[in-house]
Amino acid sequence: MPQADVESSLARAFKVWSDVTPLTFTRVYNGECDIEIKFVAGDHSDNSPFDGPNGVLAHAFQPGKGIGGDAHFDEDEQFTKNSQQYNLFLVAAHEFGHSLGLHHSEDPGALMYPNYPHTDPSRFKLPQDDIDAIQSLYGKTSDEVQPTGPTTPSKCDQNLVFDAVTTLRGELFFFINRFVWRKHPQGGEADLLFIQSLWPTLPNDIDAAYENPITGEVLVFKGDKYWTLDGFDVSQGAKSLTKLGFPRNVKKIDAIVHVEHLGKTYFFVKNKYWSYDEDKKSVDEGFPKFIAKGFPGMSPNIDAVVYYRGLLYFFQGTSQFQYSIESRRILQVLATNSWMGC
Ligand SMILES: [Ca+2]
Ligand SMILES: [Ca+2]
Ligand SMILES: [Ca+2]
Ligand SMILES: [Zn+2]
Ligand SMILES: [Zn+2]
Repeated sequence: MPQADVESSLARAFKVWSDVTPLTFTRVYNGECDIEIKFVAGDHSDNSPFDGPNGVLAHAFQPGKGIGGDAHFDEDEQFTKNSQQYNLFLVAAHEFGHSLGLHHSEDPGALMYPNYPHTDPSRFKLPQDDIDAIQSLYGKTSDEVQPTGPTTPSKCDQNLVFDAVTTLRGELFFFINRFVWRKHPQGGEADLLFIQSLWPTLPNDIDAAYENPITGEVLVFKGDKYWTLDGFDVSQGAKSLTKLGFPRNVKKIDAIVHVEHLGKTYFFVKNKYWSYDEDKKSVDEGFPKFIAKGFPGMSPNIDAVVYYRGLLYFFQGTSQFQYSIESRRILQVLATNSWMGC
């Protein structure tokens, strides 16, 4: 990285912490400092040798005299100033948290979670968990209104509202802001991951997603664009909705589902839905129709819908409706997080 980019990345990493506390940081060019920053490779005489490319990216020491507070970065890494791994700003912001006395967090959305944060560095906001942690050590800012940050959703929260739900090769994926829960329907824990740790080029806050079992692809929608996933690869970047045959005035899809035994994909937009034929690759004649006509009992503005073992599961607000396509009625009302094993 050019020196100017290194310096701006490190300065921004300090600002993450000074923005939410009374702390200030001043750069010194010689003499004693509290936080000495080094880029070093392999063994560098502190009993914590680096390991070459990947693995350990950096380490920092808890506050104290001498080496205390210092931050070392592995010179063998390819650090970047963009969203390629490993973004120096994100790594440095985490390490400076240690320099200031923070330990690792168990919140998978926190900057101080042990793993590299797969999050868009250009839109990074310090999560609330980290704000609370650093303020418990150094106090609040002098601002009248304290800064706040994003919180991490909890799977046992009965009020979870999903952005989109889809199957993918036998597993269920529940999307919510920058996260996705990955769950095997027959058991196991629901894993909370950053969307971008699975698909680095997908956006956050998606609108809808569905799996086409014939092609094995998952299509992910946001606004008037969609992306194609082949398992854990993004096989096709953003394409326009009009490519699928939707009129230009359709700017956002609420929810989508593919019904395997009919070969149809239903696109829900506000109070209407379209039927899309996967064989003919076109929108069926006579659509859109009212949701109330095609799916009696269901009301407009569906958040997400998924097909599982012959039934539809509509997510709307904090409710989930198990729906029979054959008998055209709601079979059961469930909590949105009924799949999470809480
Ligand atoms: Ca020091
Ligand atoms: Ca390394
Ligand atoms: Ca949605
Ligand atoms: Zn070191
Ligand atoms: Zn750490």
